[in-house]
Amino acid sequence: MSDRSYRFTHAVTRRPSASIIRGLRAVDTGNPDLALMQRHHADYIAALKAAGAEVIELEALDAYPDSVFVEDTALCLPQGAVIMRPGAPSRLGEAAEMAPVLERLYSTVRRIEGEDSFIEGGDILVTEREILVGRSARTNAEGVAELARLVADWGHKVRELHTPPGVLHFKTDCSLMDAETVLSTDRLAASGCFRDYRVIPVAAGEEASANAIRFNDSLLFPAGFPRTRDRLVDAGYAVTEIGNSECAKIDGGMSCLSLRFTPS
Ligand code: CIR
Repeated sequence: MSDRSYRFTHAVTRRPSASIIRGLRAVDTGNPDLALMQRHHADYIAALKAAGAEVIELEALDAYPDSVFVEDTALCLPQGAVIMRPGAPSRLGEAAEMAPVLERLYSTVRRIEGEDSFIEGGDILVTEREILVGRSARTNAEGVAELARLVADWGHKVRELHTPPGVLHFKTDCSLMDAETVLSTDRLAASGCFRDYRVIPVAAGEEASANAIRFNDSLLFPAGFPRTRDRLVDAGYAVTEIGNSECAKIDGGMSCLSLRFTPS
């Protein structure tokens, strides 16, 4: 079994800014506490380093309240990076901030450029054999089609899917565990999109734990979801729990907080 979909050397993160209290959210359950979020963020970076990552820590960007969620700005593949066009108007400028960072690390950086194309990294799940992209309120058919064109000569096949209604991103509801295995909510798996994979279902009532990340031999997983954690531990994964209470208030999770890749 190949491991190139979760074996990486580098990660990029961005410090949360004080403007995080204006972060986008579907339901208002109160503002994130910046000091606590900073502690969780430091734990997250420490866990990535412990997993073997060289972490590039970018400075906070006050002008972009959601900019801590760097995953949405780019797709990092073994052959090169693709700069996204976020569908949230307040986040569009974050992609341009990420481009020079990736240009320093990769020899090839491409861009989603179509005026009608919108796509965010949170809607993209890269597995060993394909790239799954969920259309959502942030990602449209034009964005998916443009991505498919941009990565075709790198040998990647894009499969277009639908993020469940009311769910922010495709990966809000699923994560890659290894070459053959995904962690998924029942509501997403019920669509049949993981028919060719082994699925570990998140426990009922713990849907918010579906967003985790596999980085080398570690699995970074949000704290507070014991039944799903136990399923993952029983399945043999090395789980590290990280507090996510503050990011969760603005619909963010483990994957959103980093780009993970091996530069080429
Ligand atoms: C947003 O609504 O864009 C942010 N508040 C949360 C983004 C989470 N990103 C992700 O799932 N990749």
